[in-house]
Amino acid sequence: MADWEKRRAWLRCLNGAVPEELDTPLAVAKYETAAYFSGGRKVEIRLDRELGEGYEIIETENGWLVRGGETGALYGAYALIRACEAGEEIPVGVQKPYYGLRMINCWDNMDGTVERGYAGRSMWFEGNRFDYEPARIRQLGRMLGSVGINVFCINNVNVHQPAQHLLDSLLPDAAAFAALLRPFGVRLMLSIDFSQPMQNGVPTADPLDERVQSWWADTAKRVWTAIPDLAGFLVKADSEHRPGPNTYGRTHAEGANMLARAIAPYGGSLVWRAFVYNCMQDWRDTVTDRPRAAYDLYRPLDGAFDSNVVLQVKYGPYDFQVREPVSPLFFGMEKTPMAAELQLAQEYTGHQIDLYYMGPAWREFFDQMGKKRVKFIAAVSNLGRDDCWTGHPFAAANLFAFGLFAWNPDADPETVLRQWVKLTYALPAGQENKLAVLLMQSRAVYENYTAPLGLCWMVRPENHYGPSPYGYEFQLWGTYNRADRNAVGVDRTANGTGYVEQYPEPLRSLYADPQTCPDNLLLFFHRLHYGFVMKDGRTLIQRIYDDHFLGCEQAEAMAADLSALDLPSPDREEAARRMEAQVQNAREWRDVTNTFFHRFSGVDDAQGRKIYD
Ligand code: GCW
Repeated sequence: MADWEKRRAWLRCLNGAVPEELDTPLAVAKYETAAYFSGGRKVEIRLDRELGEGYEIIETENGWLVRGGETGALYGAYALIRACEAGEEIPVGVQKPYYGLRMINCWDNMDGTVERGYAGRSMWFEGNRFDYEPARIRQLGRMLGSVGINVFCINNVNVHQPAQHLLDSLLPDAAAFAALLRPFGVRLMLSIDFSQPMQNGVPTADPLDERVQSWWADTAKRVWTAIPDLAGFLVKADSEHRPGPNTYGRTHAEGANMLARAIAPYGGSLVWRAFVYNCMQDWRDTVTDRPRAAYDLYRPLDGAFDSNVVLQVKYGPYDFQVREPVSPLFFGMEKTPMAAELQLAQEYTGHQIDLYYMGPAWREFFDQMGKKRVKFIAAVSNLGRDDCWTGHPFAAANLFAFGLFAWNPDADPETVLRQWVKLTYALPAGQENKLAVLLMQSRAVYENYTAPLGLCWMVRPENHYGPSPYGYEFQLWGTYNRADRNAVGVDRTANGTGYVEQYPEPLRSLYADPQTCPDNLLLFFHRLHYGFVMKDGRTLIQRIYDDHFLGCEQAEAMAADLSALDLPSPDREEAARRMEAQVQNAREWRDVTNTFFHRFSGVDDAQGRKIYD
């Protein structure tokens, strides 16, 4: 048995490997239920195409009947097994996924590196070619399918050579890869480079040029012939030095529609990322405000996109910071199909060293955004070649939870987490509870010791781990806290950059007034004096100190809780090692941040705790 086979993420109860000859979701559904319920209750799987991706579980005399479309039956089978294994109520009745595309975006490069990857090298690329164990990719497909994920984009949105060749010489390899995921209801997606025609003899990538249009039409035909169920193309254009339509004076609607038309005959979706901003800003410029960028660019284009274009919007207006308000674009694009982009890779949230269960953050996100505002949902992958799949064994909880939230955005983060704990570890009840409590609080703890109160970009610019309060201050990326001896934060009200005006009521007024703005977003929206009195009566500076001291104490307490858990090896040792690093990180954040603000403000801690000079 390979080492990765022993590290089953949440698949502990699914024994053995799914036999290779099973190549349809229906066949897999029959296999999984027969294997799981062997000797006990009987499960009948019945195809009912009308249900599509939905299913119905019906209790029968000696077991259950699962009715569903081809993939729906598979999802029903997995939902039944999950509930049985976790000892939960069986989800009888018809269940359908809320979002049609439930996507994982991998930032894997063909040289084997993973951009912002914290689980080792790529699981399928190495040495500028595909390089993987087919059995492992099938197991990956099984993991994804078991929580309802149905689209997997395998290459980085920053398309580096030779990833361009996924559309030509490497296409047969991509098709072979797609075939490994297909039995689990997972379709491939590819990231493409907007300037790709120019690497193939076309002198321009101008979307209005006929040669470009016909190059893409031919390419789409070739690609969909090789992979007929390809879900679509994912594009990062005019962002962070990537090519795009702006080079030719064309709009993003013109750029996206050209590609969308090329792939429309095959039913593909053209997923166009809205992560576009000026990454060459001068810090002296206090007028340009990066969070405004996407809304300013796309709002005027609402209604101009073809129907198979999907605008993929990061959940917040900046970039996956530990706390951001929901992106105002979700309220501003009534006529454009949108996808929300979440990030499982813990780029700014602890590199899969520090614990950070995302369920509570997503609960807040869906509640603020209103789940109906997007049609699809995507998340940046946290996977890699490490034996345990996700670097930290507990980081698998985020992938698991993403699948369940994408299926049902009303999901309760704690219920989802408890299911993951039960499916992953066979712990005594008390310990199961301890682990769930530990993970449920992990996000709040991380926020306390890193960047509470809506402070953003306090992180080391070189790798996005560890504190550097002024590290981003004089950079080109539009990321400034503008801390001085009197105050910190950016005024984003109508008196400042006006960003808050992009929100509809009641959010606009809520955020605009520091008296009503939630504490955890206060410094995102406002520039405040250190003596500003918060809702709980403490001053701003005291809250900054208190939150950092508290977060660090909480991290230390988490370490003690973790050591009391009888986790199986090697998860136990791995989690302990990472926890030790987390506690070090928390101390570093506490001391660096507190010293930084103490030096500026000259205000002592009211409780006389140690702040270094
Ligand atoms: O935050 C930035 C990351 C980049 C990433 C980019 C994006 C893939 O630091 O590594 O590039 O976001 O989302 O496009």
